[in-house]
Amino acid sequence: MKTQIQELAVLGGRPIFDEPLHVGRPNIGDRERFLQRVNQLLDRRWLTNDGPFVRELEAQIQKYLGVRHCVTTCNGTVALEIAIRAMGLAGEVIVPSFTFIATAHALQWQEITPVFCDIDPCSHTLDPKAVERMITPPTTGIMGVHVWGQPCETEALSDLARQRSLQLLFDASHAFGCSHRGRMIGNFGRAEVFSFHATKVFHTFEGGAIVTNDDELAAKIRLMKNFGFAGYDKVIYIGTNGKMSEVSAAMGLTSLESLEEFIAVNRRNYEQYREELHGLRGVRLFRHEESEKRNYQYVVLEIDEEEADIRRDLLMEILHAENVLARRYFHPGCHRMEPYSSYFPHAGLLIPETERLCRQVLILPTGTAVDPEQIAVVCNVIRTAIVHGPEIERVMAVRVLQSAAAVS
Ligand code: T4K
Repeated sequence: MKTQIQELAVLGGRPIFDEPLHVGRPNIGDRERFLQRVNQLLDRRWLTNDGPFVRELEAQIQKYLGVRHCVTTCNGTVALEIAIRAMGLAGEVIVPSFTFIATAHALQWQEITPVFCDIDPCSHTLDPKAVERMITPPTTGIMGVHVWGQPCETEALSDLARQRSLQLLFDASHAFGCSHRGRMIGNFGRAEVFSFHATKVFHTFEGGAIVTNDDELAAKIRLMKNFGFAGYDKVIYIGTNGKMSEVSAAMGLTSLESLEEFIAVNRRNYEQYREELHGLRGVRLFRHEESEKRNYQYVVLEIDEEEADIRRDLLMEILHAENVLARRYFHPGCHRMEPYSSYFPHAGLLIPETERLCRQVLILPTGTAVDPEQIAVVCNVIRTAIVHGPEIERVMAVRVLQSAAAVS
């Protein structure tokens, strides 16, 4: 444990971890079960194209979510692109900027303009009142993001979509295993999209899925993810190759068997962070709603620089020096990344809560690859850094001046 600032690696001490502690280390599940499945798929020489493991995984996900259709895909981004196209979105679609860049790119890739809308400062999800203000004649849809597994205000967004004849799609990449008012995420909007990337609580190495209760839409999505083929030699839509492979589905089936264990570990980690970081001025841990199902996959620290004794970026530098690779998801916000920052250079003025949050968040390591002893050490470094923030800042500034003087 480090209590003195000179022990911190950022000031020349030895890093507390020899190996990097990552955000997003994959959960593995039962290795033997997975390898058995790999042998099975090799034996039957059926490696992709709607194979038996893909069908089994889709059926299991449908059952788990209580949804009529699950169409798996090769990743979450392609799933978003297909859902957007199948729903006939065009013109402008209202999205948060506080999301992974894939949400915006999936629209722009098809020459649909993402209109960045502000979020609610507590839930970090789309603010329905702000959405209403962003609707213009070219708007065809709203795409909410259940960021950190926190459901959007689905009722208000559905009402708005209905009243204004807009399509409603959710990017549920973070929300597998979460519920809203007792219903599993997957049942809201016209369709919802999951990412099953390796860094997600439930993964298929790379992968994703579109889930919907709309039979017609599901049929269209199935064709679109397979080049538009409706028979051996018959193509009826423009389509793409969005198929999930059998080895990914084998991983998915194995991950699904351990999902409740992964979530339990995440919850234990989250509760430990909450206890150990309690009472630090200007620092808030994003609260997961414990009366609903949550996957606790993201441990989200918010550092209010006006109140806390440390800047978020200095805390990140201190953690990185200790080999704790905390991440600033989703800094600096999609609107500040290309091509959007060139298209809409003043977008930030319309989304002040997003701008603020992008300066405040820091995501901490969790998952089955992180143990309670490591979390205790991470919390100790955070506490020492925050308690001594102004002093660390001074020492670092003096060192910068000294090295500048030495150079000149
Ligand atoms: N919408 C939302 C809201 C999303 O969050 C995402 C993806 C998508 C859409 C798109 O879905 P996909 O097309 O990706 O299925 C990561 C993930 O790559 C990305 O899937 C995820 N969101 C995003 C939030 O996080 P990066 O660029 O931060 O990933 P990366 O490669 O730096 O991984 C994070 C850390 O995890 C690394 O420091 C090391 C560790 N790691 C990673 C991998 C892949 C491992 O230890 N082992 C591994 O195999 O985006």
